[in-house]
Amino acid sequence: MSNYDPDVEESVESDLEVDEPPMYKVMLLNDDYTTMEFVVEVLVYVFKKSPEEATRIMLNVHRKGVGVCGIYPFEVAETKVNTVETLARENGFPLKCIMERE
Ligand code: TYC
Repeated sequence: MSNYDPDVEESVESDLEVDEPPMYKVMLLNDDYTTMEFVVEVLVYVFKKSPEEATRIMLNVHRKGVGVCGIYPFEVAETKVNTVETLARENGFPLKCIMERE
């Protein structure tokens, strides 16, 4: 006997389509004490930016107060936030890094 029930609406999704994971923006906040050089190093090392792109993002954060470094699934975003804050504290800087659901 078939399990088909015409009253039960099934979600129609092609075989290739799957739900996208929720994504999180990782952002740096400006402050008056962290050096520009350190922020650029973080953007290159943690966010894999080129030195040119890292400098552009850093200056944008410096001028605007906040800036997006990248958009990642939850656990990747969380790891990057923790890595940035650990590196900052180890180097004596108050640099803040936050994440926000897209
Ligand atoms: N405002 C800092 C300075 O003038 C540089 C800076 C840029 C700090 C970006 C944090 O997320 C930041 N030294």
